[in-house]
Amino acid sequence: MAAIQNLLEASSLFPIPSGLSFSYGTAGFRSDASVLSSTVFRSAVVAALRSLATGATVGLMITASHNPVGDNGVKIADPDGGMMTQRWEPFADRVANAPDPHSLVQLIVQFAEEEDIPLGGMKSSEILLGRDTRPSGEALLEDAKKGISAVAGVVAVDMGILTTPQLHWMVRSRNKGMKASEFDYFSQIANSFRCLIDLVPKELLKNKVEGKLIVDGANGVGGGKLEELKVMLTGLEIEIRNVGRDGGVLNEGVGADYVQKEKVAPSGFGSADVGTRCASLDGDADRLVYFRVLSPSSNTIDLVDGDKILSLFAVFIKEQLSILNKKENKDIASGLPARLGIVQTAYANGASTDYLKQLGLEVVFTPTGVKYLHKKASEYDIGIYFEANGHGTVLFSEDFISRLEAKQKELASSCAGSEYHNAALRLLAVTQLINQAVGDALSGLLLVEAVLQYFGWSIQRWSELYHDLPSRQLKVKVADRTAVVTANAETQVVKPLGLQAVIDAETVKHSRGRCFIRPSGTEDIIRVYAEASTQEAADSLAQSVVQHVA
Ligand code: NG1
Ligand code: ZN
Repeated sequence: MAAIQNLLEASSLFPIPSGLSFSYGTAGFRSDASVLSSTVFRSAVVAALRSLATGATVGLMITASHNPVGDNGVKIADPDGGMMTQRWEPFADRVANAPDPHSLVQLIVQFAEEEDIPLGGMKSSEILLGRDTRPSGEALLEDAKKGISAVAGVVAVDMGILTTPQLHWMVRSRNKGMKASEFDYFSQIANSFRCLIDLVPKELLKNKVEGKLIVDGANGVGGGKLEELKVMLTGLEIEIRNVGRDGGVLNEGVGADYVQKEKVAPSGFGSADVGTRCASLDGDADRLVYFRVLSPSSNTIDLVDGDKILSLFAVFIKEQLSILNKKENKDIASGLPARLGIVQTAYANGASTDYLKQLGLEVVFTPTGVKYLHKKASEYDIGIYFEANGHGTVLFSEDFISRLEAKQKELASSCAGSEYHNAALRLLAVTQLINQAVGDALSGLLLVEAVLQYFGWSIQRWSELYHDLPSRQLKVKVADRTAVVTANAETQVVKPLGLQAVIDAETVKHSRGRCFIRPSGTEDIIRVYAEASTQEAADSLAQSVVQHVA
């Protein structure tokens, strides 16, 4: 069969590097860029099959996010714009590691049979390709194109250099039959931001949040994209630094991961910025954290992380829902019942969880990795999820959006301009602004800015919603990270036997102590997280557990 011959010939040009094994982790395949050619080619074949299997547009993004500039990676976006279904991950692993073209093709043919995928049929579908600014991206993108053209009936559409969330947004929009260009993306988020700013209650305008926002672009793709978006924005003054020109290296001493993990200001920020509202994106702009430089000499910052962004969004959305459901409102219209759920991981600061629960919100936990958080959040009418590192978003169910639209229309005719109507309009604007496919630093940033303006809050006021418990995160290099197996949303070690008891014994020595370890899904390490009532205690707890893991 011609289709099979085609695949065989194409894949023989992409031998796998010897002695390496690839695993589709929490963020797809990641490795040193120099060994990724065959993995990208083969991932593109998987993406093409996924597209044939679903009969829809699928995305393929080449990025290694916050990892060093010499790394790269590849991940697949499903037709709904989310991560590729977990059900296909073992297949992706087998494809990436198949030793030679014959076993690769055999694997594909068998899988296609099982999944009823029309290899070589007349069906046609497309893959949207995107990449970040890494120098290795261009060549890897060519490898991806070859992988796609090796599968009959599938075409590659190169969308160029994009943030990861832009690509996911485009896949989602395309499959919903909506406009899906980069201009459409920018227009949608700029317009909904404008809408939220116009809806700031007049009496609150006097509290106007003063001063500009300074953004660290991690020397990655996000800074340049924000420059493009900025010209479409009104009502917000932004200065962008670390855009990747002027010799700055991607993710080196800059970016959301560095700022969050090291708790220091990124390079390019200093004494002149003390007190100013600052934000940091990661290398592919799917993570966002805020910070305030405290001391010009030591670079110390007040970190406003993903947990606080989540809390800000939760407070805002909860307030809009309570306005809509006020008792007095029953005379005008019935309320708008909504199940609001908050999803966190074990890395969420304990103080954030306490705060959210005190607000009366339902808080649930999942293992680390967007795919778990996203899935859980989608079970609610409104699900808000964030990792402490700044990756997160707000999901609205289709059912809730249609009820909200109907409510908005009803209120527009009975009480246009009332607080009830405005609350409905605000929630609708949030559904347009926030990326429903994945966490998105650019749209997240605009929502943060709109909500700060709504409340009239400075970054300091926002940061004081609660006080973080001191914490410490460490990495331990190990020979085999799979030797550590966890349960209960990664809070308990089940293997090696006896290790959990040791962690427990160390933890009880510290007031408000909490500690867990887990194998990273993206690096060859075990991560150790500790939290306690003082920084010294958190450091010592983390250190003592490291001794037992190493
Ligand atoms: P791993 O390496 O599995 O810990 C890291 C982040 C995740 C997630 C992924 C994907 C931490 C502790 N872990 O995963 O939250 O963002 O990268 O990029 O930040
Ligand atoms: Zn990222």
